[in-house]
Amino acid sequence: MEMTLRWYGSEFDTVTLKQIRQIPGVTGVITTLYDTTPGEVWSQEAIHALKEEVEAAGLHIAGIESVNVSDAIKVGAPERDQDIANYIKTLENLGKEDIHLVCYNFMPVFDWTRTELAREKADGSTVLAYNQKTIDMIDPDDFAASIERMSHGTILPGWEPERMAKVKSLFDLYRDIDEDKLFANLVYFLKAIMPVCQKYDIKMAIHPDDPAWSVFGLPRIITTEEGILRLMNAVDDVHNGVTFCSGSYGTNRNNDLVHMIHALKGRIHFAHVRNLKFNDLSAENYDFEEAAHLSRDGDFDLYAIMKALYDTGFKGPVRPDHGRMIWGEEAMPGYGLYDRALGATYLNGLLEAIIKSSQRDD
Ligand SMILES: [Mn+2]
Repeated sequence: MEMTLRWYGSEFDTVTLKQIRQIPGVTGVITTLYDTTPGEVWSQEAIHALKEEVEAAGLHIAGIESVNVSDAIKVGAPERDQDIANYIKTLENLGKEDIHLVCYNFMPVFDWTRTELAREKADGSTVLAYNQKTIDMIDPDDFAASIERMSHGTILPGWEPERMAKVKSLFDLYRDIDEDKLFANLVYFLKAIMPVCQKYDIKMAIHPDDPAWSVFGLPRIITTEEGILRLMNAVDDVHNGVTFCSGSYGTNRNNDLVHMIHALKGRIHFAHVRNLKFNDLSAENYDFEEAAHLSRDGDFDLYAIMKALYDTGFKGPVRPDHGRMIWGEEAMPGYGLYDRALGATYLNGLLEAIIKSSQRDD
């Protein structure tokens, strides 16, 4: 298991590679070409330049998060084949640059959804939070505008202003797409890209829907153990794999995270490990907020999650996920330096203890 940190690139991130390099035990970054749009080909030159920049800082690219999938591919529009051809070209260029892990998601219209980007906790830190009652009262158009106001001038992944400006037409695009159609379109996409993934040994790792249920009536398919196993079986190739995100699957309290990790043995290629705190589990007022990574700060057993990853032989990159905003830092919500560095250090501590107390020598 390799400890990594997500990095959005020097133009977009408040955190520098130099800072990441100084977090004990962090050897790689998970990055992206943040200024590309879904459907566009990533040039080998641009990928190479990014790689050189990361390596000059004493780190390496452990994987890409994300190469985004276009709406045409998700809804199965006629132009999807062109977008898939472009996606294949991007994968080929990544493969030629010796990059072998690509995280992506298949969520319609919205990526991860929260109702607050800076809820204050008792210790004065702020966190991302979700309240179902708020979601139920919001018109998606107003929601996009309120998210934009709350993001402190930074651009949230998946919530880019140009994308949100056309949110109404996006909803129209998905009007006839139910869960079965979305699933079929995902399988079509994966089958088309498997040959290039096999050729360059690129592991595709789908990120779960966050939260792990339908929002605004849009279909969501990567939300449960049953759903993700259905996808693994539909395209039964190791290159069709999983980003195991504890904070996303864990939003749904019916998901047994440790059980899921064991059920997905061999297919998890990337892990996001973080904690959540649930305040109200009633259907009409479901409420959770993000927490420090430490088990006792939230409702997940982070030791059990890390141990399950280790016990199932997971060898890929792991990263702390959304952090709290602490010590006066101003950054993209969830993606400051300080709390994610604490998270990485804590996860590394758990891992050292797990390895040393196990019978194995790795
Ligand atoms: Mn995640």
